[in-house]
Amino acid sequence: MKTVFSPRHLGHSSQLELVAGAIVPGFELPSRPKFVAERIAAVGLGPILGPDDHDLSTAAKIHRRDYLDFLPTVWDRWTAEGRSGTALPFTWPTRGLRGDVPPRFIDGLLGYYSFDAGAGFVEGSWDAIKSSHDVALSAAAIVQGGERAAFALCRPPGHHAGSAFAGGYCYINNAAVAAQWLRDNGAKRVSILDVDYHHGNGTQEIFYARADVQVLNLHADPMQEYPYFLGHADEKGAGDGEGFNLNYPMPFGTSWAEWNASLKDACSRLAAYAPDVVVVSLGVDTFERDPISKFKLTTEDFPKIGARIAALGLPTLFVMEGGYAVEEIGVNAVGVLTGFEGV
Ligand code: SS9
Ligand code: ZN
Repeated sequence: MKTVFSPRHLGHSSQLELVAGAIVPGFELPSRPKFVAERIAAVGLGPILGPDDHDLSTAAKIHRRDYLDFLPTVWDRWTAEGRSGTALPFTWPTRGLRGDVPPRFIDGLLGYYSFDAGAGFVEGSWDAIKSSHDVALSAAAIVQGGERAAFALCRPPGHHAGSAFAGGYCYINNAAVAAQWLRDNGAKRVSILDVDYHHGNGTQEIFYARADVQVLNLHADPMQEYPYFLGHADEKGAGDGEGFNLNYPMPFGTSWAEWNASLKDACSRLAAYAPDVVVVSLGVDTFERDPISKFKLTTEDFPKIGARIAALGLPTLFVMEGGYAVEEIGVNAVGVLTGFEGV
């Protein structure tokens, strides 16, 4: 299996995150993909290729134009105020406030275009965001070109980013852009299977009213876990999209037996939809020793995820999302891919 990866992600790092009343360095570390790339080499998964440059025309079909125009300007707007550090919002247009008027000042704009303070910007952030987008589209093109599968080693991740908001370490929704591109390049139906520990709220929001992209999410119950405000089992899609969004919320402490039962059900729903291609939002923060998560999957479980996805017999694009046990992220993420290949 070919992997697409760009070292341009290295310019991006959020240096602060609010956790349990303390400011700590972010968990979404620049070192994360290095462990994945090293493991790819160690097991001989296949070549690691650089991305091709892609314009934002496909992204503009799933993200709002004003949001995409805003992202590249954040750092300049921030430094124009004489600031350094990490650009972060601190106020949001919640119930009772105006969500229809983007303010002009950078602090207001950051809040307008986000849902939390979990997606900071530094000088290299936009270039990293764009490179991650390019990685996803380049890997999608490999699958569209006839290969059984490809791996987009994206950083930053994307599944929390919605049509007009960043959040949860995510800016452009890489998996969603890839799914849209596959739709525009021959696929009549696409399924997105999100196995990250956290609900992919951005992906759900983007495709909620569409029947041409089925979205299946396995995740920690939003009654207990971030992102808290989306991901319940009764969210099934709207309008044309009714019945094409499926959520599998699971409680803290979930281990393989229960998680696998959800995966099995999701895969049978996916097979019934009969998509032309599958996009897997591949987070490995379901791992038992992930520092921010509370599921109990073990390293031995990840290849079984890949094997079950392979049994669908469909062209498959894997897109890297979360996973914060940095030392083990390589073994676990690549375990899914080797399990897929039957190694
Ligand atoms: C408070 C907890 C926020 C965000 C987790 C985003 C995971 C992306 N700092 N946690 S896969
Ligand atoms: Zn996650």
